Parts: sequence; C-alpha cells; structure tokens
Amino acid sequence: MKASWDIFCSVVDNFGDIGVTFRLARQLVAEHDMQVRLWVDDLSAFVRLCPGADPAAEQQMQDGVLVCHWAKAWRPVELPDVVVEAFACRLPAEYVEAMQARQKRPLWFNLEYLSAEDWVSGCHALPSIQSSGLRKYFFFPGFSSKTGGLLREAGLIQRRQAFQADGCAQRAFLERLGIVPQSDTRLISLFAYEHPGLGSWLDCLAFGERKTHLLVPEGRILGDVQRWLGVESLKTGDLNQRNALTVQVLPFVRQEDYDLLLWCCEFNVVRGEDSFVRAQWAGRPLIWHIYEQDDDAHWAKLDAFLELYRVGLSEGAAQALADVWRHWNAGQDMACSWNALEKHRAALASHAQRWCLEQALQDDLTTALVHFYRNWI
Ligand code: TRH
Repeated sequence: MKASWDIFCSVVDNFGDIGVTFRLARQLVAEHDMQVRLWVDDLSAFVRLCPGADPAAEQQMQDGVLVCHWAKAWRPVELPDVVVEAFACRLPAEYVEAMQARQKRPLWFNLEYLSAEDWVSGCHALPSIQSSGLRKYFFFPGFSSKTGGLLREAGLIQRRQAFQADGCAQRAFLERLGIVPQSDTRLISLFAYEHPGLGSWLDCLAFGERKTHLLVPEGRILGDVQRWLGVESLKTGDLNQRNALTVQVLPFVRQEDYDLLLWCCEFNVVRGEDSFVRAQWAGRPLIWHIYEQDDDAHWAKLDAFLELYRVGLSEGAAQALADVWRHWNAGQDMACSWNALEKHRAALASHAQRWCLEQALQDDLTTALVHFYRNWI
C-alpha cells in the first residue's frame, strides 16, 4: 500500500512557500509513488504557479497531488503516515491532538528554510519533543551531505543540458512567450524584490559593450523598472529599448516554464528560496536577491552561501561576485561592482556549471525525506 503524506503550507507572502511545497508534493507522487495531500491556506498564490488550478476549490487533483484548502475551521480527516509542516507553519491543534491519540503516530517533520550556515548540519534531522509528547524532526535543506540536500527532480540536469544544447527547442519556447531572441544579444532574466539601486544596473546594461535583452516576469521589481524607463505604465508584453538594452515584461509562467526561461538565459537574477535553487540547476551565473528578515539574519545566510560558492573561483572573481550580491541586497548603486563582474564572465559561467554538477551528486531533498521515513518505520 502507498504511504500517505500530508504537507501543510501557510503562504506567508510571495510564492516560495507554495513553490517549495508543491514541488515536493509532486515529486513524492511522481518519483516515490506516495499518496499526497497538500494543505494550502491561500490558493490564490497556488494558482499563479499552477494556472489550471481552481482558487475556490475545497479539494482538487493537480499533477497527482490532492490540493486541499486549509480552512481556519479544521475538519477532522484521516491521519496519514507522514506529516510535513513546512517552515514552522503550525499544524491545526485538533490535528495534533488526533496525532497524539493515535496508537501508531505519524512521522512528523518540520521542513525548514534553506540556509548554507554551518549550524544547519548540526541540527539537521534532530527530533524535538513537543509538549504533546510527540516528536517532531527538523529537516533542513542545504548544500552539504550533512543536510537534507536540495529539491531536484530526477533527470533534471540531463533535461536542462539537452535543452541548452538545442537551439530550436529554446527558440520555440521563447516564441511561445513572445520573445524574439537576437543572435548578437544576451538574455538575462530578472525576478527580484524592490531595489532602489536598480537604475544604476540598468544604466550599465544600456551603456554596456554587449546588447542585453532583459526578461522581467511580472512582479515586485516592475515599479523600479518602470521608473527607470520613464513610462507611465508597464504591463505584460511591453517591450522598451534604451540603447543596448531591451526590456520585456513577461507573464508569470507555470513553474516548469520558469525553469526553461532560466535555462535560456546567460545570467539570472533570482530571489527567495526556490528560484534561487532553480537558477543553480540552470548552470548559469546568478545574483541572489535574498528574502529580507527583520533582524537582518539574511546577511549571515548570504555570506554563508558565498563562502561555499566561492571555492574554485579566483580571488578576483569571488570578490566581484560578492560585491555585486552585497550591493544588490543593500539596494546600492551597482555600477562599479557590475562592471567588475563583467570581466569575470567566462570564469563565472564555467564555475556555475561545476557548482551545479557538484551539488547534483548529493541526494535530493525529497529522496532524503523518503529515506528518513523508510528508516524510521
Ligand atoms: O516568491 P519568493 O520571494 O518567495 C519567498 C521565499 O521563499 C522566502 O524564502 C520566503 O520566506 C518568502 O517567500 C515568504 O521567491 P521564491 O522562493 O523564488 O519563490 C518563487 C516561486 O515562483 C518559485 O517556485 C518559482 C516560481 N515562479 C514561477 O512559477 N513562475 C514565474 O514566472 C516566476 C517568476 C516564478
């Protein structure tokens, strides 16, 4: 009989919470033959990632996952074998009571946010005894074999490599989004939070030596782009050119298509958690716009990742990359750091490939969760 999993997702803001949990749910079904319910409190965020979905449905089947609306008033359900509480979202009290009352208790995970910090490997997979007496295991995604690894579907890297070697497939995909790539122009994608210094980066691209076609999915950065362009409005499909820079606004596409977009681009600006990981699997250089935390905890996370990522880069390239990421995340002027980074383009491109292949040697996060479950029963 298939093991059953409940994954709970509370959408804090943005798309990362639902992006990660839906990805995990689909992979459990597709690759591990699990039966999965995904409980989501805000289906409107889900519909953006999965355009065929119904924002009003109490329950719906999407890619083999039973997606259920997590309503405030909890109605009892049959308990599964495994419960994943994503990002400490707090399970319904009645649900926890039911877990406690059951003779064979489910395995309970808290799936944590991604971090490259050292302490993560010491805390990964440790149980914590709850006041209810139940054990909750803290499962940390991460970049070393002492963590739970990263979400990565089977065959992803091979599919990505084949796509990047196939110009026709790339052109057909880009055409579907209304993009006409030019052979003398590089593609860069931009998915980021607001950035007061963005104009300085766009200036660099507009007055740079190489032509750039910047692809901007609808989202929070559009206001800054619009201000720099000096246009009254900016909507999906708009195309504006300023010297060497063409800016095109794209629709927010389904997750699978967002991967293809990253794979087509020479450089990607990504944010949060899930797009950050997907850009690494794209094997191309990136800027990470990290999700800002109230207590500035994100700076330690950014530095911890840079510390890992820089291994194998020359001192100059590592410094240029760190400067660009820090300036971007501080909302500062980008001119000096970006121009310095451009000089290391080739080295950063081969490094991104190496990093991706190295990371892909580890078990993926879903497989790690399933192994843990199998060892636990
Ligand atoms: O949307 P985010 O900023 O989410 C954030 C982070 O996860 C952060 O860690 C968390 O604390 C906060 O939310 C609450 O960035 P992220 O994680 O990259 O999620 C975006 C998702 O949207 C990802 O699954 C990729 C997907 N996406 C598409 O499916 N289509 C698109 O066109 C784009 C641009 C993104």
